[in-house]
Amino acid sequence: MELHDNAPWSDPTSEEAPLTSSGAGTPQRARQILAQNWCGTYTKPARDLYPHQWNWDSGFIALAHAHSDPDRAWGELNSLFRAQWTTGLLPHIVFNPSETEYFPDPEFWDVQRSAHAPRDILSSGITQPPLHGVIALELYKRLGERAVGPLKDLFPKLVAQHRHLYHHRDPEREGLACIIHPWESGTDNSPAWDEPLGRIDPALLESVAYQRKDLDVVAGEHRPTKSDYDHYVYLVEVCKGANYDEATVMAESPFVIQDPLFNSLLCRANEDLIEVAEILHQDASELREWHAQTKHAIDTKLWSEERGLYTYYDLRAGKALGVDSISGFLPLVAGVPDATRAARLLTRLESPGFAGRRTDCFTVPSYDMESPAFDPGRYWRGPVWINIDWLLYHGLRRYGFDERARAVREDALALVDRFGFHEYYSPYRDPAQGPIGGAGSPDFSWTAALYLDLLAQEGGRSETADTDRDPSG
Ligand code: 2M8
Repeated sequence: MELHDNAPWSDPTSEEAPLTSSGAGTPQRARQILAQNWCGTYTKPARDLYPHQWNWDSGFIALAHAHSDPDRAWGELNSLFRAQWTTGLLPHIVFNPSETEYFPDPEFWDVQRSAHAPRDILSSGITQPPLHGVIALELYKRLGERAVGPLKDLFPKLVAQHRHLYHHRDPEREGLACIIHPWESGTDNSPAWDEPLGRIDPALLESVAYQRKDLDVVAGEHRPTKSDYDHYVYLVEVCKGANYDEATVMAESPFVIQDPLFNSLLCRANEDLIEVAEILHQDASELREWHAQTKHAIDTKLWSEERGLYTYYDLRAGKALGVDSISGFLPLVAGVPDATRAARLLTRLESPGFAGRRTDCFTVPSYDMESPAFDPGRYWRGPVWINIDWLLYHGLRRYGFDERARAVREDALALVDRFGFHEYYSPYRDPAQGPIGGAGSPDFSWTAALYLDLLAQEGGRSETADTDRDPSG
């Protein structure tokens, strides 16, 4: 395994220069970060690296605002849904016209090629994991009757978001939405994409000129490679070439995948929206059909008996992808597996590849540590992500795997306590194993938001050296 000796990790005990001086995590610091990254209508995921509004980030971030400022929680979601396309597509980025330091920018996306894109708001032309229905119900649980008014406004937009996925992203009407770009998965640089992206003729990649901006603010060792970006940019060109007509893209693109994380969040969001519909006295029949179909389809088509976890289906190649990634455990969140399969998932999660019983690692690495593709520091190829830990915590609790859930929560909190609010973290505890610490952007919004939310679970944290810790956020 390659060691990133020159990478500017943020371990305060390291001899390397720290990436950031953000210091140890505290609730007060989390709230400061969320306040600093708020820009009037939405919260930037990270001030320099991600200055626009991102789709699933806003869902996670809204949870933290619910603790302290409910109007801001609804504002965050409303700002995102203002950019919803007439098809119901919820774009993965809503651009802030005054921010120019991100690539690809609105000009590159050129979504006005589609008659369905909003005319007055700048957005990308693809989506991200549909967790907003889950967040809507969570906001109701936290705010009670105060949530009913805003929920009434949001509910039809959430249903339209799902309808888009069932009508425009499910070519065989199987109940499984497909993604057409790695950026839609949320786990953008996962080794799961190596095989499908590897089938693209390299000659096609050379035709697109572009200039990355992420490497101006974050170490290249922790970001996707040039080759990865060539593929990402090429797939945007495929969408543009089809004028964002999704049927054409699904018929022609080399990248059409049914992803277990994306579909598990869709499934869970259906389940939660059924509850929201009942609260609002709305018709839930369409949601019930979607929910039953997707739950069954994940459990039949995406389960890998051989691997003991859920996997991806590559519609272009007509086969499952033989990879073990963290996304394969997310069906726990949606209550998809029965007790037998859930127990197998737990066994896999506790195997050395996912570090479940290893005391020398923080859980949960985003990719199988025993795979040659594992990288402890590169964006979605191995590091621990706090949003994934948050989702897994809830998935494990759902099945009564409380001991494991508590361990995942404690590790997530410990990473932040020790290294600050990073975008992601090496799973290693000991520098002898490889780099330790946080990477990517410092002062990362969903890390701050979910740290506050995890602190508030389990009746707050029992032992703590930090007197500032106040789970109410
Ligand atoms: C990362 O993705 C963006 C592209 O969407 C990027 O690398 O430029 C991913 O981690 C994604 O899941 C996340 O939503 C986004 C903003 O935090 O950053």
